[in-house]
Amino acid sequence: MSDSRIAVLVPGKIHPRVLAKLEARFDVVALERGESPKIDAEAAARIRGVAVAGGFNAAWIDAFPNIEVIANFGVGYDGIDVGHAASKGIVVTNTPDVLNDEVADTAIALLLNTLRQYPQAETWLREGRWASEGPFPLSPFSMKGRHVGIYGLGRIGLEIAKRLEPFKVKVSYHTRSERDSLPYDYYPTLKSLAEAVDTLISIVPKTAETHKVINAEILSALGPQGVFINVGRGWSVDDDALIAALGNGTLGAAGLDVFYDEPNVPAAYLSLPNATLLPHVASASVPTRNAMADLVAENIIRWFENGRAVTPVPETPGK
Ligand code: A2R
Repeated sequence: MSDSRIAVLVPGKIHPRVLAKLEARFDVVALERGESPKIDAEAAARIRGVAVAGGFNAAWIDAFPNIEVIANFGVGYDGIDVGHAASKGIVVTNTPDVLNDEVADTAIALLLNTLRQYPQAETWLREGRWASEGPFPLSPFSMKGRHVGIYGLGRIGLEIAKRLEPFKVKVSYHTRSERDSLPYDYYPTLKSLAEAVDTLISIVPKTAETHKVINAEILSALGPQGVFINVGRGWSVDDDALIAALGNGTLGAAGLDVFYDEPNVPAAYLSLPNATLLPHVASASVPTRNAMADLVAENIIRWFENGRAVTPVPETPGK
């Protein structure tokens, strides 16, 4: 460790490409995650940047008095106490746009898997049941003629909408503010969207306003032919309501890539045949994770080169 180099903290694990890029320019200080950081005051005072995948709460922010920038690995930065960072003039960055295509592709794949039961059909083949029992049963649902509502038409939501067009389905959406010049119908509330559509895709961030908003009322509005897809955050779903709706036929099926308390998945989902489940893989390809890693490192490098982060989040000063 040389004192002339800027020290950058990496708490817990991060993509190796972030580490390699940072180690070429900075003293990288690795620390184990925990309630509070195990580091002496002098070493903590040297830290000026943070690269993190996961969380960085107020206690961690306060333990490092000279942090200027916190670069989050991921577009959702709900694990970082961004309000606290902003109050201290610390810039927080995330990784928008580079993962839009991958997440939107996953949303479409998860929707098709949920409607047409392709994973179950492959299992049928692999278990030899095609030969012994005959064709896989017809899927109860199809993409044909669906009306898809997108809850959150931001960077990723818009890519999902564009991908739905060639499927010849109707697309509508709900956000707090209507977007200009789009060929999709806008609904001013989530409830009115759920009443109009038979398929709902959630791609909103984790905020105080989006907590458990996919509740019994919304699921029942989608109805027995209805399908719910979540590629946003598990935080937005009332799991008890969704498990009940899937179990009693109030809702037709659901496809989930995200969960409330990852990696813990409620056991009830596992025994529901109309739930299609993925372990939060929406952006998890080598090319997309490489692009995210590059953007994390680039944010820190640019900050210390010229005082301008590449992708600061709107709540904190980007300079
Ligand atoms: O509400 P608006 O007009 O700010 O639109 C945003 C919408 N949104 C909401 N819609 C309804 N009620 C809310 N309380 C609410 N809060 C946010 O979600 C916007 O259309 C969308 C978010 O878009 P972006 O900020 O561009 O995020 P991006 O990159 O599409 O990623 C979405 C989320 C991440 O935060 C991660 O949690 C996840 O996807 O990977």
